[in-house]
Amino acid sequence: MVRVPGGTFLMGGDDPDGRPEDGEGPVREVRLEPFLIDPACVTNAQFATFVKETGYVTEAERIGWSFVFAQFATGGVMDASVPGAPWWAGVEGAAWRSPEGPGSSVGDRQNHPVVHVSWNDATAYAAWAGKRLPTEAEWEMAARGGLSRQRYPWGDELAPKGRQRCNIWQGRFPTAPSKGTMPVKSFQPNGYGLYNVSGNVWEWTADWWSTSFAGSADDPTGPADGTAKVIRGGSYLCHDSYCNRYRVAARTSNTPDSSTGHTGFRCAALR
Ligand SMILES: [Cu+2]
Repeated sequence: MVRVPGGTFLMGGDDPDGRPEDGEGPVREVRLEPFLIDPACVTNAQFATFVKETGYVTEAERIGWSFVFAQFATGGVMDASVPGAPWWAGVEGAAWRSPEGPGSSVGDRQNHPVVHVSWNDATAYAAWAGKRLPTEAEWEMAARGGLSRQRYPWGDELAPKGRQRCNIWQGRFPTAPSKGTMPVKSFQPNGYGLYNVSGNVWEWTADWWSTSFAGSADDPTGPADGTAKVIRGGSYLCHDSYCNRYRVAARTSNTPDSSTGHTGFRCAALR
């Protein structure tokens, strides 16, 4: 794990590209104690060790299906759609070991992030590993890598000197072919040594979702309860034309029992 020194940082953003309903702003000063965080998301290989040792069964496996980017589905497509996001398909048999549905496997993706894990699954893994999920504030401070008020974890430019820095959608969405996830240590890490905080997969945080920030500015832990958990970082499906949430201030949420083919997690520790 890498150590993030703590101290104060400016959390949130006021980017005009942000959507008001996402609650990225206002920019506010937040103070954190030092903490440890995984440099990369939990991989399929790591999750397999957890499952082997504990016999854990994920929520997608228990429910029998999960959401897959429709272009990837290998079969088992159900009559379940996401309003406004027709590129998602509910797929029977989709789960962490079979991310595209029946017959798919992670055999050649051992170092890719585990996906189709719910917040509850991620929390169970973290407890097994003697860790926990990062708070949203920890996630953002770590993701910023020591930079202040920059648009991305590496600075303000999406592709400095024309070089791609993160795994987001390339080409026209959603028709261009996508490669999906990449290894968890793709691209250069940020200033704190974290890989792929922007793009690749969304990452679960510990906090309940809210768009107002009334609580303490010291080690904030979000609202006491809620219905959805904050996810951060964006994914391989993000594209400026419809979802620019690979910006480091960007945020959205999902319910704690939901799983998709573009959401994973990394762990934190200490306080
Ligand atoms: Cu996005």
